[in-house]
Amino acid sequence: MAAIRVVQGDIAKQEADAIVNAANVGLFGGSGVSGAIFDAAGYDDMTEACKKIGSCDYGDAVVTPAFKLHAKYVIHTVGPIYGQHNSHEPDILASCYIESLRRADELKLKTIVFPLISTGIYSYPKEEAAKIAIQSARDFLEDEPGTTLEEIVFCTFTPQDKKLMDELLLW
Ligand code: AR6
Repeated sequence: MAAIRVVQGDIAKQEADAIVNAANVGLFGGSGVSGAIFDAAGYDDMTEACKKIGSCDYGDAVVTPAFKLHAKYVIHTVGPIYGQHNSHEPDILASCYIESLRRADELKLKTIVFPLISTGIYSYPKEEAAKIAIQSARDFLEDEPGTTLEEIVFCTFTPQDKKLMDELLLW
């Protein structure tokens, strides 16, 4: 079964087959993860690729090239804005992880790196979001034993978030 591990740092500097972006519905470059990814990939190229796709629903995931990032693809997924989805936030957040993993599997990728989706500007409480991230990855691996994925990495921005994820992974 694929390994799940945690690293700390700037997600835009990670090496993986796919880097996941914490995107918005309009797929515009923003701040936080999406700002870092758009800037490191090449803002104009990434904006153009996203424009061609147009938009992405909450909980869904779409794919673009990764341009100058150390990756083949960027998988853009739109997390829930906490408090704005009639208590469906946990399902939408889980769907972000599952749909991103599906896109990676469809492309026969081996490695993928996720940020903690929705825990920045979209205000999802960290611990709750972290538990959903790990559980969703485990659910996917259990449901898809034949997946090409060998490694699912969570990239946290802060050492505190890494500690939280490392602790949750022990459960
Ligand atoms: N590398 C890794 N993690 C990061 C980085 C980075 N470079 N920068 C921030 N984080 P956010 P969201 C952490 O706000 O909450 C954007 O403008 C951060 O500490 O990037 O899903 C989009 O365009 C937090 O824990 O994503 C959307 O409009 C986590 O990554 C909106 O914000 C997610 O923070 C999406 O908000």
